[in-house]
Amino acid sequence: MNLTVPLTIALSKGRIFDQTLPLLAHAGIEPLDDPETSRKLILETSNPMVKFVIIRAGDVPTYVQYGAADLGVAGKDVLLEHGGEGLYEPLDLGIARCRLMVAGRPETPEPGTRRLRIATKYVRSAERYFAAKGRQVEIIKLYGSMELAPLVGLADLIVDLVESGNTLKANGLVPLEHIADISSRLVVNKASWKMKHEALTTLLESLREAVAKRG
Ligand code: PRT
Ligand code: MG
Repeated sequence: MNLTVPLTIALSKGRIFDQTLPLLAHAGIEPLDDPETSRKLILETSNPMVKFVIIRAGDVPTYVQYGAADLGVAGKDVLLEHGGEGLYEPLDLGIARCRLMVAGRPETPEPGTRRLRIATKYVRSAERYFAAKGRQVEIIKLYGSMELAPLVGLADLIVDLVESGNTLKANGLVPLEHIADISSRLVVNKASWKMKHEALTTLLESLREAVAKRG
């Protein structure tokens, strides 16, 4: 891809990086360093006009919203929490797939007169889900290891991502209700979309092609 403007792409280490790489390679963009072994947070690529910034998965929408990156890749779970302000979401990359679910113990004890307590990192999505069902709940914000909460009496239920179901199973929990199918999306800064329109549409088309080819 012959670009006339610089592009900064925000990516998180791990599954998103690993699964986005083949798609970007289709557009001729390959990192010159491996983020798992390098301590660099800015990676040059095989295209001198393109660099990657390596950040936490939950920070990707923020970097792109404020234009610190022109575009990035973020899970729909993260975008639902962020709200999507200042972002376009032009392409579902179909990677890092999982489901946002309500889970709990096989026999979730009746809370009696008290409201059900839900432990989750996904406060907005959980609030929206239970509100739409007309169910009064108390949301407890956690930053990880949600599976522990029902085991120690912190919460009745959790809202978390489920892929194979092995993490739930290992902790004696079962998936109970499906909230949403999750995959990772390309997100683009709204101002960049105007200012760098040609470069971004060219890249977008190439990524679209790579996604379609992979099937
Ligand atoms: O790790 P860090 O705190 O920096 O952030 P993160 O955990 O959000 O990042 P990362 O890289 O783990 O996840 C990035 C994105 O991948 C998420 O935002 C999701 O969109 C997507 N994704 C896909 C997943 C999973 N599958 C997944 N299985 N993210 C997390 N998990 C976790 C899940 O939270 C649970 O603890 O894996 C466990 C369940 O997996 P199973 O296979 O045991 O069901
Ligand atoms: Mg993680």
